[in-house]
Amino acid sequence: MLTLYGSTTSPYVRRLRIWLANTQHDFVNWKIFEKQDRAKLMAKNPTLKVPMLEDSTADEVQTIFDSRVIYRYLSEKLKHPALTWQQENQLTIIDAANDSLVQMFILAQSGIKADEDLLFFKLQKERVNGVLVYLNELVAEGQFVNWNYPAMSLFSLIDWVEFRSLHNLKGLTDLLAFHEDNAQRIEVTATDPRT
Ligand SMILES: N[C@@H](CCC(=O)N[C@@H](CS)C(=O)NCC(=O)O)C(=O)O
Repeated sequence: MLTLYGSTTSPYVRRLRIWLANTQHDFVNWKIFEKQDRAKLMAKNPTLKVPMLEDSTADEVQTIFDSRVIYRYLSEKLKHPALTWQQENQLTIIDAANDSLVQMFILAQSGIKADEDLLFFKLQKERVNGVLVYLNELVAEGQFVNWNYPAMSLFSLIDWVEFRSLHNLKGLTDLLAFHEDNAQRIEVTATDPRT
């Protein structure tokens, strides 16, 4: 029995929910910044981050933290081919922007205004800008034509950026076209954080 724990808004969780659309699993939706769910998360997961996975059999529960490790664990279990090194790099690039945006989102929620004169914000902004331009080029080269896990991860990032209004994507025409091309997939609409 597979149980994925997460939130409906997390782009890291959503990529796995999209990927698992045709795999039997339970999804537990936690509001990880609210007291009760946070206590449940704390009891299971010291990283205090989602997603996490539990794979329960009659005599044991295997717990896995981190979307990348969850993907690797499930790929092995479900006998999917391993990611290529190119795909691993695609995920690393996507995650670099995603991590910076998560940190800046939490700072914004904490009432801290992004000030580009401060090193922290300068570094994140450079990374996010550079990554999005780079990903736009990879899409233009055709690297995200197949609807595979890296493409699902890219979609989840771009859709989250739009949902939270985190970055102006104007001019990144290939990324925007990629988003539009995939927005009506059933597993995408079924995991839309807005609904
Ligand atoms: N490397 C982790 C990142 C997960 C992550 O940053 N999740 C966010 C939600 S989008 C989170 O749980 N943040 C809570 C926090 O930073 O306190 C993964 O790939 O699973």
